[in-house]
Amino acid sequence: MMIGTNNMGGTIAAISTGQAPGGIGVVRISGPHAFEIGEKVFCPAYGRHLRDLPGYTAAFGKIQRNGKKVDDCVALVFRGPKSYTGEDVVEFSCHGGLYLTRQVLHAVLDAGAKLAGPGEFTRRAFLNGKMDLTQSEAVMALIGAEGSRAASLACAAEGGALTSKIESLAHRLEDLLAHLAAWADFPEEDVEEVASDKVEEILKNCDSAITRLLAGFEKGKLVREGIRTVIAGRPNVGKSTLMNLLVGGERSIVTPYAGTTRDVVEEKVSLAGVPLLLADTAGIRDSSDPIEEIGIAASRRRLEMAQLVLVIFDGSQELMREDEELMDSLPSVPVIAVVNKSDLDQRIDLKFLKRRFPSLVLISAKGGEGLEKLEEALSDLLGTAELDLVGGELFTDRQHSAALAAEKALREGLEALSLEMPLDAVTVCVEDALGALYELTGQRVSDEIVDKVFDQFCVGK
Ligand SMILES: Nc1nc2c(ncn2[C@@H]2O[C@H](COP(=O)(O)OP(=O)(O)OP(=O)(O)O)[C@@H](O)[C@H]2O)c(=O)[nH]1
Ligand SMILES: [Mg+2]
Repeated sequence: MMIGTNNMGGTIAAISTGQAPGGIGVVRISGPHAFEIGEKVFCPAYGRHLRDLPGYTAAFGKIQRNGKKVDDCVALVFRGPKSYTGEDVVEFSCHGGLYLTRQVLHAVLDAGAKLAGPGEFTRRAFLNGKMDLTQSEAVMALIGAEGSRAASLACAAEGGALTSKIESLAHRLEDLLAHLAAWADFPEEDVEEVASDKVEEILKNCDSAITRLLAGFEKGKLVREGIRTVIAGRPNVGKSTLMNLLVGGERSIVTPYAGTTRDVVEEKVSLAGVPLLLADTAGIRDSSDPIEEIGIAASRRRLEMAQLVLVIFDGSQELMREDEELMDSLPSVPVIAVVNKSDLDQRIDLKFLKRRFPSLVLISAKGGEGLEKLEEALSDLLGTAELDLVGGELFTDRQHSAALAAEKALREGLEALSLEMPLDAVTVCVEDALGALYELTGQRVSDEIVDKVFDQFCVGK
């Protein structure tokens, strides 16, 4: 469906770069009157009018508003349908000042463009068939990615990997439906009878593919949203040294004195491509110092909120009562035991710790040795190493609930088969599953869902 309307309002504009001073600021115009509007404000340095430029070419000039120069500008021209939105597009790249880009935008709006709503460029790309709904969502995920794994997942989805996975499932169900329909309509003719074990096999295959996708969603959530991670341990084991190693700078104070860290020190880091919201905490022990006690209480509260704990031990010393008390009070979330100070002579009972913690690494936080082992342990423990970074995974709640609906329908189909219900009942379930998959890719989706998706976008994208 093309959006092109005959008034200028069908042409939208917005600042497409971030709302902060930068080297370049881009104002984008899209719609049937993009060139006309662009020419009202763009004055070419060498007389090349935008309307005469072939797609994918640039012209240098200046932007004018009310007869006055606003800024120098490089205008880029894209001719529909070979553009991001599928429509005629002009992009003005100016100096990236906040005031300047707003002036350029106002000039374009004065010339007849309408201010774009959130995600309106991408919405047009979707409506013009340039991308499906999962690819549109991937654009936002790509912009919001905070670590390499989240970026890889979004990149794969933007390239259509998730769509292909869903489409291949949908094709299997479409074939099955066609066969079921032919057999139901012409049972007496030469249509091969649908063997229920064959139907069962197809439904089971599709069901397990969807179950794998749903599991990938949960793991992907960790890499997209980050994990609240607490570094805990008794005093002086090297928690703050590890924090600084992971941050790559002096974030926490490190001293040889036990009880150095008093407050919770937070920092976002990326480890094994996974964003962690790290909290370095006060060493946990019985203390009579009222200030340290407050810090220790804060450590305990943090531990209760953690999604992942790095519990640190000092490998150069035997396990102490405080270590054991801490082990007994750990929350039931994934835990990695980090035995620190591997550069010193080791006295710790490693065998005991290994029995207690299936995930255990030896490091020297001071020297940086063992960091890769910690990364491996993190990927293994969270299962993020198994994410299909190339083949595509589900990555929004909307996609997840559509996949869940498809899984439910397939399971109902399998149940109908096992109860030896008529194949009509199975057909209804397969149709439901297929409908859920079409909704996932946006092939058949309500306006409400489309609105919801694009409302989450930023203006200018
Ligand atoms: N040899 C060696 N010393 C280390 C290592 N990691 C930390 N240390 C030393 O251990 C001492 C304590 O380090 P911190 O990082 O302050 O320990 P902490 O666990 O944060 O201590 P609190 O804040 O008091 O709970 C410092 O003197 C560090 O230099 C290591 O890998 N090897
Ligand atoms: Mg500390």
